[in-house]
Amino acid sequence: AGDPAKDVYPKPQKVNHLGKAETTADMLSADAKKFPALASALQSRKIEPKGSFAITTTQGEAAKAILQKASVNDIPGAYVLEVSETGIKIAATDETGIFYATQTLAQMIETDGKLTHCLVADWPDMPFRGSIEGFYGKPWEHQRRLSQIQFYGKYKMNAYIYGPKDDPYSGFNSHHWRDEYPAEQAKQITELVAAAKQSHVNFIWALHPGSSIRWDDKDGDGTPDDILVSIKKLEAMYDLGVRSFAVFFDDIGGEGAKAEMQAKMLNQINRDFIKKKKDVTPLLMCPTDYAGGHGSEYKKSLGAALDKDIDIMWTGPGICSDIPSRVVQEVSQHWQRKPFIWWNWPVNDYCRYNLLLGRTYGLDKANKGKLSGFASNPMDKPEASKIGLFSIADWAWNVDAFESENSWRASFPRLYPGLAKPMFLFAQHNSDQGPNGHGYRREESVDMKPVVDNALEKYRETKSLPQEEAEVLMKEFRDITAAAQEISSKLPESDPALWHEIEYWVKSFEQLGEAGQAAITLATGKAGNGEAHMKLFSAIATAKARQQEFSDAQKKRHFEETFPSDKKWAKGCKVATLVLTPFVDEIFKTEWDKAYKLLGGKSTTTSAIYKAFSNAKGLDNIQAERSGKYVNLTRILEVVKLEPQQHIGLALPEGIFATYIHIKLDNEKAAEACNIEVSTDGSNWKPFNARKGKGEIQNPVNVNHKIRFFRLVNTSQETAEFRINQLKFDIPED
Ligand code: LTM
Repeated sequence: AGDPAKDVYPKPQKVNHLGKAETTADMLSADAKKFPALASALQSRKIEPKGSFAITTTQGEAAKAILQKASVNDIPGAYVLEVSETGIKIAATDETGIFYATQTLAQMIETDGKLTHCLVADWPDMPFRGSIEGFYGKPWEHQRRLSQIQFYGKYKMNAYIYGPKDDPYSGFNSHHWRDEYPAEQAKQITELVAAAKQSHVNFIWALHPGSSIRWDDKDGDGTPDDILVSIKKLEAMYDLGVRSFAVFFDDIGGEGAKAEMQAKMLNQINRDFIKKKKDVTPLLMCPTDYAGGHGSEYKKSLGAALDKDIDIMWTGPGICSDIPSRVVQEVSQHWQRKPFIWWNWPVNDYCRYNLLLGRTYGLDKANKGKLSGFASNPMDKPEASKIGLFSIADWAWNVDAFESENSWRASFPRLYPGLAKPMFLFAQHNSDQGPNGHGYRREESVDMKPVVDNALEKYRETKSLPQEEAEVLMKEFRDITAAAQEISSKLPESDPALWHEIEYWVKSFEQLGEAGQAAITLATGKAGNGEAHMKLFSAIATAKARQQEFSDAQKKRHFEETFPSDKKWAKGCKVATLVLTPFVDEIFKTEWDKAYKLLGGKSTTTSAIYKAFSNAKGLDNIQAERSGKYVNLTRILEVVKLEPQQHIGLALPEGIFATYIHIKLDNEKAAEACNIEVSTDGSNWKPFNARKGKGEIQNPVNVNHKIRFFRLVNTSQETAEFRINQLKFDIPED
């Protein structure tokens, strides 16, 4: 018998063999089926328990002694599990511990239908572990949330934070946070709470009142009226069954963003609501200044004023970033408590073209014991997000034992039985965000990157691909096509929800395989100069055209399925953007130029040649993108802050001149405070005469003026805070 818990995830803290004996699962007594996790594990292996091997559970004081003896850190969810000659014994001081012990047993059975005799002593490192549905875009559907909650229970995550940016009754973007949910939605919340209870998950409901909250006290009772309104709303949520609460103030400006008022509100909620109930978990809050280790006035005053038993969320040194423990320590001092991590990965609301299916890394083992909780903000694609969440569960449960690569690989056979291999290949090449405003990047195509680098280096020198690398890459592209075909043929039936999320990426991946094979044949000079040679160009062009069709189809699907104000941000899909797609593109272009002696043809129109720039804090990585005759600033989700004289702008490449400038801000006052300046060379600037109204700033530009740059400058004496709904140049069409 091998390691008895080698296939158990998250990795248990301590496992000891008790000899080499095994019990086959059919020797369990029929009572085993009383535990849902075991019932489903037995069913999945088609095992009928008909033996005398019984499962006994111990709780309370007696359990405490057992846990102590096994040196278990007795925090919620801890358990001791013993499988021996005499049967199975589980001890835990709470129900969750018993539930988790049965999950461990179930995973042992799922692997090979056998239970190796062992003693497992196990507990979580992080008190709260799970996800925060906190992204921009279409909130998850009810059925998908139910599926997530079940998945969290299975992998011992205990927190699901309900904070969709676009639920009007939760608040962000809407004043309806003051109102109770309509009956149908209230029913769904009740169902989610019940499902969460069954899976031992805390359903944490978040109020997001900041964009429309007011601090005035009309009735003169000393408390701003909206604080009382918020407590009333939380009471209504309590009546729906919710027992865990959060209040968010992220991505807002103005009145709601004042640290001292936020602290006043939260302390009052804490004292008059949270503490009065005897069955709720500690209050959680997301501040307005939620990133960075620096001690802003806001951070210091919030940290000092907020009751110490309220947990504060933090996204890391940046909005989307790794979580180094050095910076955790800094912010812990300002917050005067351990931060609760809101990890912005694998969320892709800021890079919607790409899927983030890579491994989980960047979390720093030195963070063990230094955090009050850990929640990952996932993609708008709940099923595809399970790859990342699986490893986050693993990390947050047992930090020391976490092995990023192994954990990632382990997720595939569990999530996609029958498709683990092709799904893994798909994930290996779809993990990086692409250039983005946060500058946060992930590795991609790790095995192929050195091969591609080597191949391209030699190819650039000799204009021919080296044999050895060409063979490796040819095999990879063949595997890619085959993997995509296998996924396309099985996934629609085995996992329709996941298929709906990733369909066009998979189809586009197949085309990458086709294009890659043709590119390698071209670049190794195998096709001579005749018709076969020509056919290869056409194969690549066809694959590229198909990819464009799939991207358009994804954009259409996104457009049709999302809510009205998100429609204009609908995006298509891109695959393998870090290594393999650029490789194919380079070969295609070089071979084409070689064959036809063209130096790139007419002006290139890739996004990279359009630039966005700013001298304001946090905007170092902003991007521009072209769509037909428009050159847009890529969407910035957060509130932008321009101090006096700071600017944000766009630049066109040489030879392309603007015909129109059009900016839309969400805030009229900010639009009044800012003015446009234009330039031909990027160093001499002059004011641009623009019309203003309702937050919009615009006017045509005479193409003869040869304007290639514009910037929006805060020309007032005060900070301007706004959200950018649009910032664009029009250019003449090709
Ligand atoms: O990160 C926080 C606290 N707020 C928002 C998220 O809602 C959003 O999903 C991420 C990633 O774009 N950025 C934010 O600022």
